[in-house]
Amino acid sequence: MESHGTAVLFGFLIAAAVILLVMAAIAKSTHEPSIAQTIVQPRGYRLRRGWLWALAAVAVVAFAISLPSFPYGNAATLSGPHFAIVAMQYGFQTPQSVPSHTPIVFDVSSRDVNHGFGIYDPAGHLIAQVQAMPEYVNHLPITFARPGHYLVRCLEYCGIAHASMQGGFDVQ
Ligand SMILES: [Cu+2]
Repeated sequence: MESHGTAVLFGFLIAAAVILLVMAAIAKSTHEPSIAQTIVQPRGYRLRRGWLWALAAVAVVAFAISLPSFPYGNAATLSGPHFAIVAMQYGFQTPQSVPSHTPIVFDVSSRDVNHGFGIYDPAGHLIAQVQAMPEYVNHLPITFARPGHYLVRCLEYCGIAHASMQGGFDVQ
């Protein structure tokens, strides 16, 4: 406890000293005679233009690099076996089991109000979710890499027993 407090104090003192030094350097630099606006302005505009093009270049490169990982193109294919999921107050109608290592599609709907269909892997991590809506079918394409029991939890407040609303299925 004591050493932690001392570390915070020293960290603060060092940060304060650095800020003071920077302030002193700025104060000293402004002591020089001021430069005319007509000289400063073109230099400032040049700097600003360079900064803009540099940022634009970074944005274009980042976009080009990250575009292949865009996830939605793959999600558009709804091939493979379809499994119906029906959410209701307060539970889920799910298949007993679904295959692993195979692209499948969950056709998710609701019998009454809006629910959330959240899938948790055997380790307890949320791996996919989609809304379950009455009179509408949401398609959730997914490929399970790990066999085991997967929990399903409602992720949208749907009534008094929402917190205990869950289901599940086996991935074989
Ligand atoms: Cu709910």
